[in-house]
Amino acid sequence: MLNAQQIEQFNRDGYLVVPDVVPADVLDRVKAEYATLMETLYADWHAEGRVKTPPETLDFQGKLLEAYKAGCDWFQPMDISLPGDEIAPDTPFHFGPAVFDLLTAPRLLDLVEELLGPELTSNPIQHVRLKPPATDLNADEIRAHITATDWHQDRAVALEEADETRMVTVWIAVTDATVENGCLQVQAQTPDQGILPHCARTQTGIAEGFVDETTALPLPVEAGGVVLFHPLTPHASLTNQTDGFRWSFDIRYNVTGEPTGRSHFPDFIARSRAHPETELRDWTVWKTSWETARARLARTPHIPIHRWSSDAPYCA
Ligand SMILES: O=C(O)CCC(=O)C(=O)O
Ligand SMILES: [Fe+2]
Repeated sequence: MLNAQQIEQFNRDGYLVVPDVVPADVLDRVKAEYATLMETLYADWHAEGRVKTPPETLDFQGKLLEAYKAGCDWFQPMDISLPGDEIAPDTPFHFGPAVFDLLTAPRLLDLVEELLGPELTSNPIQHVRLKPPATDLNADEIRAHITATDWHQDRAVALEEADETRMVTVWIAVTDATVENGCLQVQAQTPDQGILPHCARTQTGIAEGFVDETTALPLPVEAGGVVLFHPLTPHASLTNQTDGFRWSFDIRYNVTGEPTGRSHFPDFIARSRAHPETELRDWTVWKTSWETARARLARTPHIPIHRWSSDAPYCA
């Protein structure tokens, strides 16, 4: 539960750090689900000779690192979304019971309900981020799910349809997030700030000169804690300078009935006080909705996930 001061801070600054939100057992089951997934992926790569170290000598992070260095992609098979670029009938992704329980954890929904009210849709803009030590990144690594994230506003990386949507981002620390391992950083929102110009660069980010990086505020948070932020709050992440992975999920909720900003991807009702019977409780239905979307999107022309180009005047 948030107190009046926390709600005021969120409304004033556009962000709020809340410790101890996700219960340890929920987080443990997410970790176990990902460990099992990694075992399967790694076993296949090992059988194909793409990774050399025997699986039994490596823990979860050891497998991640070995596979990353060998050029085996675990990001998309572990992500809780389809990619923003081309989608194939067999594009891998991960929708499992433990992640579903994370997205629908009552304590988490209670927090969001205090900010958005009692009718909450789980927005399909959602990702896992497993960030290797910066020293182990490939020179050409650009993905914001793997390397440091450029400054952006979440409203800007959704489509215009959601420009008026009441929405909150919940950034969940699975491992402790520290300044050293690349925690999130934000800029407090100025009251009349709208969508800033963004440029499609290696990542889609706020155009140069529109964000004052000297006033950035790092937001360390221990595992199980969350950062809540408004879709107009500029944010980025720091570089992982440690020798371990930085692991987070970022998920979003919007007021039910308002456009999600990615309506070609499936959403679901996570909480409804007016019609509790409409809340989704079955993770297999969630998974199937994404499989159905994938099959449809693989047959249809690509839909861009944001509105920005690289040749706008302010991007030069
Ligand atoms: O964790 C990160 O690096 C960035 C996360 C982010 O952009 C978000 O949660 O919206
Ligand atoms: Fe973001």
